[in-house]
Amino acid sequence: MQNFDPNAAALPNSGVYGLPSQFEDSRVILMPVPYEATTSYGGGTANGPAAILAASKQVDLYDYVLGRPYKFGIYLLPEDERICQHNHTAKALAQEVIEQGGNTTDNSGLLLKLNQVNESSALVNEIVYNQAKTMLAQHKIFGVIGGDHSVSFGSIMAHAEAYPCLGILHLDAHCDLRPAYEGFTWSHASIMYNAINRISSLEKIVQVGIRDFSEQEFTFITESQGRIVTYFDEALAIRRFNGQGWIQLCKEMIEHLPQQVYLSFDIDGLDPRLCPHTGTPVPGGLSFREVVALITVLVESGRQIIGFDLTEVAPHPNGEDEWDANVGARLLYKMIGYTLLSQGAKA
Ligand SMILES: [Mn+2]
Repeated sequence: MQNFDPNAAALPNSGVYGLPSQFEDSRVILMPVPYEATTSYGGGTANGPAAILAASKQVDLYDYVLGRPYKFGIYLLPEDERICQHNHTAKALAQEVIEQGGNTTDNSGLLLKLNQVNESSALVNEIVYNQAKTMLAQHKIFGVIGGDHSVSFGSIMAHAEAYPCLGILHLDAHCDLRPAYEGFTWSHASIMYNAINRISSLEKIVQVGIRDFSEQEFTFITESQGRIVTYFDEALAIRRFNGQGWIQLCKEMIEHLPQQVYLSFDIDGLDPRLCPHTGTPVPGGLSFREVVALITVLVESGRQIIGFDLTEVAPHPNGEDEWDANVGARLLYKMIGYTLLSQGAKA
């Protein structure tokens, strides 16, 4: 970092955000997980990490509030060839299952394919889990870049093991509380269902921006005995239209969370104008500033962000514009900066 000029344009062979950081001198390690086997609607999130890497080089490193987060070193791991392979094979198999709406009754061939997809997803979870565990053991801050939202599981699991009373701040248009959506155990639409059911130490999930969900998911929240607290987009909008301030609402949301928080961010929690090519866009949603304010309130409360993921960023299919990745890269930089700040690291 010694001869690095943060005010200059990124050099061609520079790393994420145009930085010269290497693994050893980086506090923040990002893992790309280009996996989207169970994507049921629009695809393309497997190209998310590469697009975010490209867009990150346009992000100015000095931040009005956060100062110089880059000084702590940010390193993006290379894509794991095994994950790319799983994505390739499982995506093709999953397509047929999705076409049949996940109905494998009286169709043993289809059931076999479904099982293979589930197996691939489980193996990807294991790869992410092992990577996260190794990074946490080395006292790195670990973040995942999806891929679809299913890729977060291994990371959440590793963080929950390291921090026994963990809460998740989950920003999303969807609850992701479907049990095995379309038959896929590890569906992007089941990530929070799997987290809450399989990680018993997980204390709380606070969901914000939710505006697309099934009645079954709604009931699941109601019956979660307060383990899942959901701030529906519509309810938040009505409260704001009635004059309540956003910061006041943020403070109320954050109050539900324990001291240590994992931030799980599905980009479609934002207004779809900020992520037009994401797999399942839904009108409404959060503005960039609202999200940053929410994370600010979280950190100002003295809570610690101990890990994060950013998923479902999908670039334009023909590469005609880089808007989705541009927003994603800037959001990611904020997430990195606030995570560092919450751990007392500011430069
Ligand atoms: Mn999601």
